[in-house]
Amino acid sequence: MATSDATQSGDGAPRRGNGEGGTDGQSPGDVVGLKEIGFGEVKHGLPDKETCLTVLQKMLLIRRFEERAGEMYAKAKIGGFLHLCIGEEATIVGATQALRETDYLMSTYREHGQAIARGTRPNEVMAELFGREGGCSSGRGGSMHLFDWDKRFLGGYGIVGGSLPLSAGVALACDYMGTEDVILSMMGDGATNQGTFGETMNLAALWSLPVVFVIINNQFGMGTALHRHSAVTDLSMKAQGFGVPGTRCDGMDVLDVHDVVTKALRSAREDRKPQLVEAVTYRFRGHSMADPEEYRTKDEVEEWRERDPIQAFANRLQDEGVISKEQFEELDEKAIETIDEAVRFADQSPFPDLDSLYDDVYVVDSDVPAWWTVDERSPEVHRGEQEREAGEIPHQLAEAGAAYANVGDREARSRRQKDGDEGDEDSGDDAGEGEQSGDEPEAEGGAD
Ligand SMILES: Cc1ncc(C[n+]2csc(CCOP(=O)(O)OP(=O)(O)O)c2C)c(N)n1
Ligand SMILES: [Mg+2]
Repeated sequence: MATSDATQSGDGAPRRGNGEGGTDGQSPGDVVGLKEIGFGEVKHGLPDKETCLTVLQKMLLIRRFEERAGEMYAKAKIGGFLHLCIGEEATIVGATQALRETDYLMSTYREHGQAIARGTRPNEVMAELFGREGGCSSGRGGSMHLFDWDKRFLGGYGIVGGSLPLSAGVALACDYMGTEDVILSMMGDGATNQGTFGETMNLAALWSLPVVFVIINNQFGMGTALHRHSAVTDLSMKAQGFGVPGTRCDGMDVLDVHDVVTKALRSAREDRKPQLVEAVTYRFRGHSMADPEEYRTKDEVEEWRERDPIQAFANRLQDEGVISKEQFEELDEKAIETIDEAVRFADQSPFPDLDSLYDDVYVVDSDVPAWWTVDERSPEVHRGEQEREAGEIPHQLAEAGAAYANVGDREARSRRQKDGDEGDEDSGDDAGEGEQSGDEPEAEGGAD
């Protein structure tokens, strides 16, 4: 789209705000191009009743799960970072409902909803958030690294754009093995600025890979509004130059997302033409739990909340006589009970045994000290654990884990000394390798 005004970005999106917080986002009426895709309009007939109920139940389950996860984080039951997808449920459910059971799914760190939509039990998702053995990644992944092979959900990735080349690899494997499987690869709007985006699109098109990319455009990359981080704000256009066509859909309308992703999957599966789908939605809550949200106004959030995807779908089901108000409330009550049970399950599940510390840790050979992959800080409890006042058990685990790691450290050191390789040691004492690494997690509100 041509731009006629120097204050407009490449595709006509107005640049607003002074970057000092408050009014940097956009209300639905200000987002360029939404009228053209019929944003907020009824565009599709309802599917059969059973499908309607499944879709509504899944969205409710995700909403209630996320709300409880937020509460559990505030109670320090959950450590690390926590990114909620409240507001994005229609995008998640609409897209994943279009998958076959044998298809694959990959997502970002904001992926609790994807796991639940794909069929991982909320019990196992909540237990993973709690870091417990009963979690879907056995308590080793936490919120950002959910994984469920049986459901072909391949994670949960903390590196923005990091999952894109991997999903192309999965698509290549599907192709190589001669299957009809497709991978749905989900990313945020911010990820489209990563180098991996262009690299992956190029190879996907060049090698005719069976992959559909879905951009969950929730209007922000952390606290940076879309029009401040991307010159092109119609993200469906962003891969065209690489040979991957794109379609924009209403991410607040579960049926629209489903329709567009279904067509994209067909094209990727049958014609070997990879596709990009941009779902326009909004993140109702902060980027992560410690986000003070100074970059947008309450009014703006309220305007988007009026387009709540669950409420919109539930209203329509009631208007068209599919369910009554009472039935909707019953479904919601059931979702709350399921999540109550998930919290109980997570609470009762034990922490992984310390002896299992090295289980599933990938070590190339004996020269690589395994503990590096576990903890390279110091025997003391670290800033993150202390700040969160996580209670007695996590503290004991953290202390024991760090002490245990130091044993590994000492062994590695004596091995190196034996090999006459002392060049690495810049500090003679036992805690010498306890310096902070570049990988040390920031406290909430920091880099993530
Ligand atoms: C390579 C990399 N750079 C920076 C970060 C820090 N970071 C974490 S989330 C995020 C924003 C990503 O925004 P978006 O892709 O829109 O996803 P959303 O959080 O909105 O779901 C950034 C910059 C990171 N995790 N990885
Ligand atoms: Mg985003």
